[in-house]
Amino acid sequence: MPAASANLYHHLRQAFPADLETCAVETDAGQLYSWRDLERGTAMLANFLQSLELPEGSRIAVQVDKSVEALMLYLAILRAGYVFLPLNTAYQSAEMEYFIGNAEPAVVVCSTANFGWVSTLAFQAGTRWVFTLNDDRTGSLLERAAHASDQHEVAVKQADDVAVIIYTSGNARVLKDYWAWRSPAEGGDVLIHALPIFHVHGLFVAIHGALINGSKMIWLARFEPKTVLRYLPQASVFMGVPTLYVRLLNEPGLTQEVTRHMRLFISGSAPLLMDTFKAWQRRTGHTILERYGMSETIMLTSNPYLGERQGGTVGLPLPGVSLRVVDGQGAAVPGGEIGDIQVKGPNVFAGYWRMPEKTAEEFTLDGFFKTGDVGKIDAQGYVTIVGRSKDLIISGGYNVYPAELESFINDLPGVQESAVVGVPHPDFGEVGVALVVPRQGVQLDAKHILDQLKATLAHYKVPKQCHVLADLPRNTMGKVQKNLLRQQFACSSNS
Ligand code: MLC
Ligand code: AMP
Repeated sequence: MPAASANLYHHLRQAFPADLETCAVETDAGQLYSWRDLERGTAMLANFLQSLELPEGSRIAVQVDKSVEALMLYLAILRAGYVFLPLNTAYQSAEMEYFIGNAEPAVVVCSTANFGWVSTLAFQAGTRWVFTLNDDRTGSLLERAAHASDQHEVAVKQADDVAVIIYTSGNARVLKDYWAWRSPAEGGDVLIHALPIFHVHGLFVAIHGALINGSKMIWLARFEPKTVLRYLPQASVFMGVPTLYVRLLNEPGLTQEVTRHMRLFISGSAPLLMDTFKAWQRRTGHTILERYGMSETIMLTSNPYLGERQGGTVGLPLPGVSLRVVDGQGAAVPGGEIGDIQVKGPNVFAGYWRMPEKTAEEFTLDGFFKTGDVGKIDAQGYVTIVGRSKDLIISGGYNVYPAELESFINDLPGVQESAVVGVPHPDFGEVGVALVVPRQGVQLDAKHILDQLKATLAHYKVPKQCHVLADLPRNTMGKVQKNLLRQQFACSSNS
């Protein structure tokens, strides 16, 4: 590993345009932020955070609604050399308690609405500071930072220091070339940023992609198809999970004319159905470029910018990424055959936070990371993902772990056992269905089970349906046959 200064902010800052007064971010509420605003705002926040004299390597956990100030907070944490821990705004107290307890952040930033319960959890876990930050630019964090200097020396970090919990540095420069981002001198690109910023897609692929190219972002507080349509004529790049494309296709206003100015539509985080790919081509004349990545690895493969973008595939391994498909014994399978996808490259993360055993398990002896995805490589090198060996549902681009839900359901009174499976869904791509077996003589109410899940867990995780069954199908080894349940409940959930 190189030992030179590798502060991520430093790299992003180098790409800012020479004229700092030009617009860096325009919000859907009509606010304009210049590159100088970003530079000054992040300096003030970084100075304030450093004035807290946090120990080296301190984590700063952030659960706030999307705003430009939240973006600045992320950049300020990089600037100051601390570790950013972004948290989904849908998380409720049990989930937050786990993350705060596990990461032991020195600082927690939350919304004013959640301050009561979040601060209680945080102080109990030993966190020293809890600040608020709201999407209307209020809260204690900005009030305190307003007194800090707007001049700041970027903290010097080693290349392999942890920058963000969920990953280390990233492959933004590779993507800048691969997707042919246009430099400001070539007319520039403008990105519509419509994704949440607590996941790698919105945070790294989108934000880093724009910043490292000195490109303006149109910053949407939340995805709303009509707002995207309104901004398409002013933009050139859009990134979304497949659900965003499905919802845009439902808008009659999506036409060739409205997308005429666009250069590139990119999809990822979940499988893009061939129907969506083709419908998009027919309606707009644009071919969506699908890519494949993970939090642990950032981007792995991409369809080419200039070459053929093959629907149903995730394209070719990116420069610097080695990708192989192996059988159950770890031996490479012949081209075209299905197996487990393993990857290696400088973009792959260092390991799971404080989980050395899990980290060791997920890497092979020759240093490949086991993605948990199942796929194949064709003769031209295009990768197709056909499924997942990990028990994971990807719903609208969010990960839902059946094991977490099953363990919660199994603890409910009167429950003998349960299984949660993913089934196809026209909007979210895939959604969960819960199958629950009652203890003998107990009457279970399916709706009540879902209500109890909703009261505790982030709502996107809650299965869209629940059925009470007499028993679960098992194979001769006694293992629940989830594939049978998936088939049986596939049709009924498409409502
Ligand atoms: C919201 N809901 C979901 C859901 N999103 N249910 C299942 N799956 C989802 N993804 C539920 C809410 O809990 C709520 O339920 C109801 O839908 C309405 O909520 P909402 O907030 O109004 O939803 P909406 O704004 O429509 O959100 C849908 C969405 C959002 C598609 C815009 O889910 C989204 O932004 N997804 C993108 C996720 C993402 O960025 N993934 C990248 C991961 S990184 P109730 O019960 O309260 O009514 C990664 C690596 C890589 O995977 O390769 O990129
Ligand atoms: P996450 O853990 O949230 O980073 O999600 C990573 C997972 O998303 C990968 O392991 C894949 O299963 C899935 N994924 C990402 N991009 C694609 C894609 N283009 N097609 C299919 N699955 C994808």
